[in-house]
Order: sequence, then structure tokens, then C-alpha cells
Amino acid sequence: MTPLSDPDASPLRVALTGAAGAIGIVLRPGLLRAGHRLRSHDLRPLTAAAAGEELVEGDLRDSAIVDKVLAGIDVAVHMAGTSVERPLDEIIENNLRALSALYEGARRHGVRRVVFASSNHAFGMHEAGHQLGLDAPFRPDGLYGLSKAWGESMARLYWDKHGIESVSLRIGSALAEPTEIRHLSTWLGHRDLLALVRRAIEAPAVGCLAVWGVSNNVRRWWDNTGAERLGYRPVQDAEAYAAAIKAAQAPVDPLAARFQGGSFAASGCTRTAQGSGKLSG
Ligand code: 15L
Repeated sequence: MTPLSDPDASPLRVALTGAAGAIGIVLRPGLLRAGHRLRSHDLRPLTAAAAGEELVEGDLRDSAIVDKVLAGIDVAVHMAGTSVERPLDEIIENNLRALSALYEGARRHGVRRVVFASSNHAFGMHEAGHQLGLDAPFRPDGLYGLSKAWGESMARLYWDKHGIESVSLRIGSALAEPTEIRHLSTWLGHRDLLALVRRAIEAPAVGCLAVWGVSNNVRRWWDNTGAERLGYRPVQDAEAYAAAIKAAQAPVDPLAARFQGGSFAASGCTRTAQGSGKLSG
């Protein structure tokens, strides 16, 4: 077996789920360029395979599809799933049932590590400006964020019970460029995104780790102290866009401005923007 070790060592056999999604389309060429032997998956049709790449299309709730995705794989990068707030049934199918099928497949096939797309929305009801470490309590801002808290617990279960490593990436706003005030804190630039995922794949012996997926923004709210063994060192900073964003910014909903989850937190929220609605803790 190829050791999980430093970059530039032997190529790893990597499966990427959700390869046609907003993050997948950044990671797919990036991981191929990094020299990994990639198996790209999506429910939707994928563009033609590159040299050395395999493709699998299908629904991850189906264990036969999971088998095709994970057979012979060292590391599964799981980006598939619902990535916004949706009705409970859809969240359960795509983010709970499919994730469970993926981890069961990882166990069947001896996959050594899962890189799981968690989200800042598992913490979105923390107040904006409040600094969060890796041990911050989950405060989901909706069913989507709640599914990511569940996913991080699933990662823990499969490490504790089956020795499958996981890196849960608490992804902020993964965009080519930040476009709103909130992004000055939450932005994860594409260069940093690829660097983060490469470290999550390649770093040796991570055990069960969660890390904030954020660039080196001077206004960031999230602190990765404790995850140094991953070796993630972001270089992008949303501050370079601050003046342009402020000049163009439309008025922000006060509830969206109050909470880290922004519009996800404000949606359907019956608290007040400040004062009597102040949350404890
Ligand atoms: C996410 O987790 C979402 O998938 C994405 O649509 C953005 O809302 C992002 O977080 C964000 O917080 O900006």
C-alpha cells in the first residue's frame, strides 16, 4: 500500500465525490495536477476523463455505486451532497443516508481516510466576530448545518470503532473571490482550498481531525490552533478585496450580520437582531 505521507511521495489512489459540484470542479483538475490517481464521481454527467482518471456516475445511497467509487482507494474526498438549506427529507437522503453509505463502503474496502466536507454552517448561530477554536460547540444555523454536525460525529464513530481516519473540513465561503462583507471573514480562496484538501489527503497520521476551511483573512473568526499536524498554511486574504466590496455592498439584513452563518442563520430565524434576543453562551 502507498503510505499516506508527504506530498510528492508516491501518488495516492483518491476518490473524489461531487466532482461536478462547485468545489469539485476546482479540486478535480488540481488533484490530477498534483499527480494523484483520481477516480471522480458525481450523480450528474462528468466531463471526459483525463489521462489516468476514472469516472463513476451514480447515486451514493446505492452500495453498488459506492463499491465502484471506493474499490482500491486510499483516500475518499467526499464533496457530494446537498450544500444549501433544503427540506429535511432531502437533507436526510443526501447528507445522512449517502454519507452513511460512503463510510460503510470505506469500511468494506479498507479506505484509510475520508476527507469530509463539513461546513461553517454547523456553527452558524455563533455571533459574528466571536473567535472560535477547533473545540467550539456546534451551533447549527439550519438543517444543512445540523447534517454537517452529524457528519463530523460519523467521522468520529468510524475512527473510534473501525480506525478509519477522517479530516472534517469546516468549509467557509469557497469562492474564486469574496463578494460580500461576511466573506472578508469566511472566504476560502481556491488556491487555499486546493492546498487544504491536498494536506488533508497527504498529511501522515491525522487520526480524526476537524479543521476550519478558511483563508488567511485578517478578519477571520476561526482559529486552527491544534491542527498544526495537518500542515495547512493559507496564503490568501480577503482583505485585498475589502475596499471594492464595501463600495458595492447593498444594505445587509441585521440578522444575517449578527450571526456567523449570515443569510443561512437569518432564514426563518425568530430571534431579534440584537437586544432582547441575545443568545446566551
Ligand atoms: C456553505 O457551506 C455552502 O455550501 C455555500 O453555499 C455557502 O453558503 C458557504 O457555506 C458560506 O457560508 O458562504
